[in-house]
Amino acid sequence: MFLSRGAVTWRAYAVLLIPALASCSALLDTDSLTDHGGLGGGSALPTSGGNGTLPLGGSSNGGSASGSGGFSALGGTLNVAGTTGDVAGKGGAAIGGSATVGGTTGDSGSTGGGGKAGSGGSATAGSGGSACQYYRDADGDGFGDNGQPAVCTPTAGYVANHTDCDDGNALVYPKAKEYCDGIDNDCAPATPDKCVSGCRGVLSDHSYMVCEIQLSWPESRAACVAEKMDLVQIDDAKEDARVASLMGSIQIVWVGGTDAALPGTWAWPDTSVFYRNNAPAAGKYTNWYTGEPDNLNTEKCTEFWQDGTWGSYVCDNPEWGYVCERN
Ligand SMILES: [Ca+2]
Ligand SMILES: [Ca+2]
Ligand SMILES: [Ca+2]
Repeated sequence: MFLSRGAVTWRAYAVLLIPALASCSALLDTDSLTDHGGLGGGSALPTSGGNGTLPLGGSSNGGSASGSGGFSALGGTLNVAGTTGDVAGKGGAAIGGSATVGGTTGDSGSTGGGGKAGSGGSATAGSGGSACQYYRDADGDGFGDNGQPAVCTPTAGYVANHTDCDDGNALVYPKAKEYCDGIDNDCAPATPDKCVSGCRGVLSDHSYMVCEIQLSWPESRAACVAEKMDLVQIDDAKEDARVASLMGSIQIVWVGGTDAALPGTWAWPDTSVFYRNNAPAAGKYTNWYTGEPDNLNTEKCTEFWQDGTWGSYVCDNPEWGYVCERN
């Protein structure tokens, strides 16, 4: 159990309490009950300092200094709050009662360490402290957001840690795999990217990887997928210019368009069609070079030139490089 050592007061009341505790013996380590406790029906016995308070059927306000360790309320109300001290009160649990656990600002410590509601109880943060230990995990990666209010009981979408450094990106959390994507995946800013030779990660609105490696279109796409990306989909003139800028001096790169599934109908990797019947699909951006796509039967993949224009080319031939993105 979590009750701290000390026995003076406990011994004084032991004779009265043993029957009451008998049914709780599985929960309590009776050898380690505290010397600071409110005992008995309805009375509040403020204590100062000390570690651990056990009210039974009553209430107690504990710890005016550096209380730490366990507190338990059985059928009663427990308020544990450290005030000025190096370390505010921390810990606490309520069984069948309610607990207020928290500390106020201390000389150096500023918070109670939190407490957990026990069976039938509830816990409330004290001033400056937090008794609630479940944090919003908006991106579902198992790491919670310290910037969001915690809740006190296990709740779907909440986790018992608050160490996510970006709760809007499920590929970012402590010790995550580091991708070549221009963002710090593992919450260690000194090492924001891990790229193979010839590639670099870029964050420009969203993540891109630019590689000067000569691969076929399928090989290029597989290299993108390995970084949780896909070959770039060019949505508008702004992105066309961005890709042209990113490729720099690379002569020609693969981008994501292909009509391999249906000759003459060009689609991006997400299968959205951008060109069919020799014309752009409704609302879709294209920037084919004059006369392109010029060979619908054997050139089924989209290459991208330094001036931002597109051509069709044989998918299994290598280009000079490729550009991936992750939206
Ligand atoms: Ca998260
Ligand atoms: Ca995250
Ligand atoms: Ca990265």
